[in-house]
Amino acid sequence: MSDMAARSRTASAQTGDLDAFWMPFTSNRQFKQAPRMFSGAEGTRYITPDGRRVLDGTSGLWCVNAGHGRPKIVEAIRRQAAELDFAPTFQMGHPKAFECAARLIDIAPTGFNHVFFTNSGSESVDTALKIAIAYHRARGNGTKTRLIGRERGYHGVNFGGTAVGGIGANRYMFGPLVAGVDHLRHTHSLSLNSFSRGVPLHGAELADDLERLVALHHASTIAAVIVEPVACSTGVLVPPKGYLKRLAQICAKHDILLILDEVITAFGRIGTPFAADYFDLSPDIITTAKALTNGSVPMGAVLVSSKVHGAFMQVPESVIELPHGYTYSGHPLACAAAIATLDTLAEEGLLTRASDLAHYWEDAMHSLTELPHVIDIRNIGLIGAIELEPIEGEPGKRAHARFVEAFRRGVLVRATGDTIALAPPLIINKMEIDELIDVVRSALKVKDAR
Ligand code: PXG
Repeated sequence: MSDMAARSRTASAQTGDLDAFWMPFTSNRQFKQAPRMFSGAEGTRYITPDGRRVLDGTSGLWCVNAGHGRPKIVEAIRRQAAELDFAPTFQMGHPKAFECAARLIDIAPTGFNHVFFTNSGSESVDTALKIAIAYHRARGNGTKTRLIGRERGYHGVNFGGTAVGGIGANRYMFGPLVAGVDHLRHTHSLSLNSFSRGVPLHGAELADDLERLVALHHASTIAAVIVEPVACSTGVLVPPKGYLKRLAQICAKHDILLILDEVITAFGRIGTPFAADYFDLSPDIITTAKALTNGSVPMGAVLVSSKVHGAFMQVPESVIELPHGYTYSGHPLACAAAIATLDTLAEEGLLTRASDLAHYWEDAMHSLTELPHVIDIRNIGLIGAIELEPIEGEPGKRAHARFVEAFRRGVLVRATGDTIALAPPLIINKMEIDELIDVVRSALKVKDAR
């Protein structure tokens, strides 16, 4: 680096130049004109550089389920960094990775006995999709390679996850993505289900859309269906009553694996350890990440049923059964953080606390029904969404303005399209729920700028 470049870099760091960081999923130029920053966090609150305390209505990005700065997790990471910073998991091991996998299996739905570690939800999804295709091949069904996602689904941003994802704006810039992918219809219906409390009543028959795709492509070409139990990123679409069960039945009928993408719903978000428990499902693969380490260290985990895992164990013992994995699969810091997170969730009853609060939360959310431009309210467990009527010709602008206003008033919400999504830490109490909803109410009353 030249002297001048070095000098200018030091100077820009000192003056707080924001230019170098190309921020993810952000309108960078707009943000950098009026940045919003956090510099600390504790419990249910963030702290801004100027000392304001902001109630976290979104658990960071749906990941800090146990609340911020939990001492046991902090200490576990600190200790692990000093004791064993890194160890390979390719043809080598370290005890915490095995302990962490076993701890996950302890709380996983019945039939799940194996864990493949990744570093994010996107990696969990692409890992699951590869396992699904390889599973059929291992059983001699090499033509079963197609992957079925769902319109409005979000499965991260790697190529596989983008391809099975169903949010147009996330797809169209990236070319043909992955071949052999199709999508089920989404389940959102304002005309049939608006202002439903919990699961909406209408739409179970939308699961039959899988039969349409089977008729089109033939079951012998389809490896797996991947869906989020609750489609959160697209604005919180709660599945219609009976829909997921019906989808699972159709998958089983055609020997199509069902991958439940629980990157958001796992670890207590809707009141049970996994959404598979809530909806009484037996999927073949479950993807997780986010709250697995309480958001503290990047980590994902793919839970694999004995049925799927067993199919890979037929090759000679010297053969690598699955040629897949990441340098940081089962990273010691992530494993230490995950074990401490699982301890904290268990000790404080957080894997089921959302079910205790769900009714209070539901009433609080639906108290916003009459506010200006509100066209739907949705909720399940400790998740809520307020859909706003878009400003004509300017989609997303209204919800973004409410998000900025709520932040100004001391609450973090998430705007996605014209929906405001909420998912507070599972440690939130009723007084804080009232505070959160009151601030959202006042932000929703603000008039749109011309
Ligand atoms: N699957 C699902 C269901 C997700 O929600 C991913 C996969 C990808 O995870 P990673 O760790 O690669 O980001 C996600 C991520 C939002 C929001 O505001 C949602 C996610 C990420 C960032 C923002 O809705 N979900």
